[in-house]
Amino acid sequence: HWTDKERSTVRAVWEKLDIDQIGPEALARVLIVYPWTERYFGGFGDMFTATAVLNNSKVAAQGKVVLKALDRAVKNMDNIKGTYAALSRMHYEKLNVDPDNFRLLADCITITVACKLKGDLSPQTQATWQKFLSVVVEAMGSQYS
Ligand code: ZNH
Repeated sequence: HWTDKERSTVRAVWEKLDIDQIGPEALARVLIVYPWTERYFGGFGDMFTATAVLNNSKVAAQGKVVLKALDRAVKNMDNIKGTYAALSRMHYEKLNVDPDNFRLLADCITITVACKLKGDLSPQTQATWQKFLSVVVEAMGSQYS
């Protein structure tokens, strides 16, 4: 269900991103703006202030893990649901993450990406990027019954 234009747009955005920068920033943003999301990361230590979240090395490492998982979606655009089936089940059964949080993270990723790419992210390109992330969000929620 992707046009050639959409595929090349998603790939072009992805190639411009530094995973090691976007991942930590986007995850920190979720934790700061939606502080209840901190409850899932009990072992991550000090997240009492925004500064603490931004300087937390475990948050940074986890942000990279999440963005690396996005790479698999970029490379499997025709089967994002299948690509994330096991990961979705894990978030449901083991991590007990409320799936509404996937949308919040996706939006924070988009904001972080927009701050980096600035003029390179046209409204049209952003729309395609957000469509891609919507499919990711849906896939991450697909194994919740
Ligand atoms: Zn998550 C983990 C991905 C979202 C929470 N994650 C994880 C991992 C991955 C991911 C890959 C690793 C796994 C293993 O180890 O095997 N995520 C992801 C994605 C997304 C997400 C792709 C979307 C897009 N998560 C999320 C959210 C949340 C979460 C939103 C909340 C809020 N995760 C989580 C947790 C964990 C994870 C808690 C675990 C961590 C540790 O280390 O402990």
